[in-house]
Amino acid sequence: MIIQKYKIVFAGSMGAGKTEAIKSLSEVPVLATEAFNTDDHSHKKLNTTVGIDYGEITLDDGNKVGLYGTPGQGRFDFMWGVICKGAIGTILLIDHSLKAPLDELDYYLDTFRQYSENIVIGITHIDEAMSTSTHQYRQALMNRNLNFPVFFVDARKKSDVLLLLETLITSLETKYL
Ligand SMILES: Nc1nc2c(ncn2[C@@H]2O[C@H](COP(=O)(O)OP(=O)(O)OP(=O)(O)O)[C@@H](O)[C@H]2O)c(=O)[nH]1
Ligand SMILES: [Mg+2]
Repeated sequence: MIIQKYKIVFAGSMGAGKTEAIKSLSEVPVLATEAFNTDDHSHKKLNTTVGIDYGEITLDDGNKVGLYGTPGQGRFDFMWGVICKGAIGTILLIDHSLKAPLDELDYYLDTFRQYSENIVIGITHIDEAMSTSTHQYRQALMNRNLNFPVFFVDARKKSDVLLLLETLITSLETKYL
């Protein structure tokens, strides 16, 4: 059992890159609970998370962060609250290449704001949907009077995911310290 200062949850739409983001960051082998994806209507990907993903990273200041990944599929929504228990915040990943990414953002925001208001949003798969506007996300948040940080990232890139993590921790520090 490790002594960790922070617990952070990766949430968001199926295939957005939650498991991949944890793999990009973790300094220990990631415990990924993936199974063959039978829901190819929602997403064509081969595997999908059916339990909890877990990884760890030590920050420059020596603080250890436990990285917890949720399953994206709505049929596992009963697990989300359990995974979020005790977390300091949530990194919400939304797949830009989906048909209705704004609806996905709304759905996951509404759900995960119940567990923590400390949220940073990462829009992924930009490279796969270059023709679709990226302005829509900030506009949608502004329309709802929400002020969560939004970044356009690739979950396969460690530096991108680290930016999300550091923003989450920094925003927590500015709120509470
Ligand atoms: N092209 C592209 N691929 C990405 C990006 N981010 C993640 N991926 C890929 O998308 C695929 C799905 O990523 P996962 O990490 O399995 O997605 P997930 O959010 O864990 O999905 P569930 O567990 O099913 O909810 C993987 O092959 C990733 O490498 C991105 O920004 N661009
Ligand atoms: Mg996953």
